[in-house]
Amino acid sequence: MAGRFRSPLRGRWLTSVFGLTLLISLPFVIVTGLLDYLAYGPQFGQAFPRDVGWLHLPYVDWPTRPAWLFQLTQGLHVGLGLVLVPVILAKLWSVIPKLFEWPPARSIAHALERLSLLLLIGGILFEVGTGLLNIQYDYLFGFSFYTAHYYGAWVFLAAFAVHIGLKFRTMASALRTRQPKKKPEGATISRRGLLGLVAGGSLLVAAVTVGQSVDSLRWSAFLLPRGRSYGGGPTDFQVNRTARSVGITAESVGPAWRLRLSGRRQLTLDLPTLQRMPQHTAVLPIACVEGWSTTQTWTGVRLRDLAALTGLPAPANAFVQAVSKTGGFHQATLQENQVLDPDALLALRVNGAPLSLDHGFPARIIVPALPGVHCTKWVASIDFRER
Ligand SMILES: Nc1nc2c(c(=O)[nH]1)N[C@H]1C(S)=C(S)[C@@H](COP(=O)(O)O)O[C@H]1N2
Ligand SMILES: [Mo]
Repeated sequence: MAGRFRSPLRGRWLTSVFGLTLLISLPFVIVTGLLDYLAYGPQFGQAFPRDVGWLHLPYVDWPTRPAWLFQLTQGLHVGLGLVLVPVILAKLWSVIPKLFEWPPARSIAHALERLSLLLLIGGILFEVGTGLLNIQYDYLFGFSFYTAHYYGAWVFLAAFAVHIGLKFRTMASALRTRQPKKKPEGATISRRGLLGLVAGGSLLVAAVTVGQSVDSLRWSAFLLPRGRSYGGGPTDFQVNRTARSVGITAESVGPAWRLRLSGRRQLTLDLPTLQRMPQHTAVLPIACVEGWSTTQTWTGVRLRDLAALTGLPAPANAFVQAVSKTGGFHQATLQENQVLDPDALLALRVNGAPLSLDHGFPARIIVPALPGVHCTKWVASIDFRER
């Protein structure tokens, strides 16, 4: 079987070039992925998976500054993950004959090494595969995607560390050997040509992906799964969940809509009352773990002003719930710093216009550096909690 793979381009040098590329870049994908998990607020039991036992990361308050922090970490995680797909495939292609090595194990050490390769290759293909499916299809897996992706990441991380330990010296010495510029005997392309091809593939993916995070390039985001246009006018930007898909009707958020607040005391406000309160405007991104983000100009009431109304000017946290309980993302807990930030808003308007029904009319949460999933739309209540 191994004899079937005849490309003379394969060899330690080529594998090592791909290996070095991944050695430098994959840590960014891994670290930003773990940071995104932290941003979800695992201390409130609202990260997925909810309970990871001893695999949990230290609980830290996710900062609100810089406001684009989550946009950066999720953009890098998904964007770099996509861009590296051609490199990962090329690296696997370059070592594929080894998969069919015979006998399968020469010694215990060799058997262990091959087992680690199984976890390494299985791990990376699983992570990239589940990641791709999650961003292309609307919650195909429900919540189990995140569980699988999280545990899969640790399996991959462990195998990656073992692999680096086993292969680093081989890679370093292979990279020091000079390669002839000419293509090898019997090859249809030179090694450099192949590297160019893979780099070109990555650049192409990058070119059709940047528009997912850069508003002015949105037209070029050909991989964006949920469309590029949402009507027109000031509210023409990405919508992840439409009002209809979670059973929100114009009546359910019409004149009868009220905002219920609780803290030291409880109160109920209608929309005109909220509109008469001091309004604050902030330019803030919404960034979704599914790999897109958009920056818009939001106007509304500061969350800290609402907290003060309930007699709790510095709450320990705040629990936000939406009008409709359908869909996975109808509630969120915000940390103290996410309530107190001067740009943390219960937004009533965007880009000068009232929120559209799909963007969360009459009121939605917008907080600097908050994951998009916690920017709850169609807010019905906010409970400010004491320590
Ligand atoms: N009530 C409610 N709010 C929600 C959601 C939801 O499903 N229900 N989806 C969240 C997610 S996952 C994201 S990324 C943002 C997207 O905001 P947009 O649809 O206005 O772009 O809204 C968040 N707010
Ligand atoms: Mo999201």
